[in-house]
Amino acid sequence: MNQDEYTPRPEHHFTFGLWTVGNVGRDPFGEPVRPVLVPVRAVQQLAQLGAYGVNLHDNDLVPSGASASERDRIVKEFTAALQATGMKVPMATTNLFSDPVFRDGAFTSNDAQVRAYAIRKTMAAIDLGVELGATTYVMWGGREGVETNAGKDPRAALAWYREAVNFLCEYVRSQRYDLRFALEAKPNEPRGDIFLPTTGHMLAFIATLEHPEMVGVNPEVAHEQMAGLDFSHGVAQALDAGKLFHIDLNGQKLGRFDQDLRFGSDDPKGAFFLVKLLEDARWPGMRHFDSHAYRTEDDDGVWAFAAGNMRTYLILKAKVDRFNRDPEIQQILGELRARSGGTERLVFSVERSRTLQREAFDLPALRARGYAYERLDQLTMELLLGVR
Ligand SMILES: [Mn+2]
Repeated sequence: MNQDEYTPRPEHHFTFGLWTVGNVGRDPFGEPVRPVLVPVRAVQQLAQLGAYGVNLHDNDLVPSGASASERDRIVKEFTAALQATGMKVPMATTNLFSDPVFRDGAFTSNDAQVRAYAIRKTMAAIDLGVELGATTYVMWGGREGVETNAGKDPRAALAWYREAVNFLCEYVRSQRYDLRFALEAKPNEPRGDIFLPTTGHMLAFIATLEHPEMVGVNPEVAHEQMAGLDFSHGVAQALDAGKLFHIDLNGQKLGRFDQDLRFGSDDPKGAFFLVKLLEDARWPGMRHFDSHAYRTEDDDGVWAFAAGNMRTYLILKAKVDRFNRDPEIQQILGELRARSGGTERLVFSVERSRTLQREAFDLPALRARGYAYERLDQLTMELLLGVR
């Protein structure tokens, strides 16, 4: 691919999970279609494509059941590849879903032994992540849910969930690690229903923790869209709360299984408004992709997929610049701003409540006046479709 303004560079802070480019194309109906990708090769290829770093689950790097010496050898080789390429590991996470032991959940399993084992496994994974330089720790509770409510009291499950996060916060504090947690919501799959199904649920849960300042969210495009929600609204709420610690970028068709499509490939307009939100807010976090190549793809297809995620982000970012400089679009937005009262705030005082009670509203005029969103949206569409 030729070098142009959409060519990714490390300073763009694009990261990929090892599990994303390493996805072998297994699905519930079919066997893997691609060979296992060695983590060192993922690092080398992504560095060549202009990524900033890779993120990992403990078992993406160290197979479960590896001996201590095997672990050390694997970590040493991986660290050497990071050093040779300048790639970073900003985020780490734990696989608390593949092992059959987690069939009823990890932190919320009905079995106390499983819950304790899940916390122990996470402590070890935190140690590994910190050793590799991670400062963000994602918790995606894929098995934390139910198929039937008959066997589990959801209030007990939430209490166990809280107990686990509190325990792990204290562990991080006791080790004096520079690490924050980011909770990732998903409404369903692989469980019939997963607890804390949206970013909004997660934000409310965080407020009940012992160290809420250590815990934020990791919203994922596909997960919120599976719940039928506007992704950028959830991200905006996280930004507003100072809780956007990480983000998972991908694509998803509404009403489907979890597709993890290449970023922007399904809903470019939704992706545009997400990029606009992040860029206008000057959000400093990693632009992380939690997506994978179509099952149809071979090795070449995987790297075309990886490059495509980053390229689409940069194209949308350039479109945001155009949107913010477009005279006609800005004129409409300027009129809306003037109408919205600028920085004027309605702050209660007895005096203000009295003047509000006496204020004359021209309701017929307010009822009659439109907002010009049709013109504004069409201009946005023309910009996105490349004729503007
Ligand atoms: Mn994810």
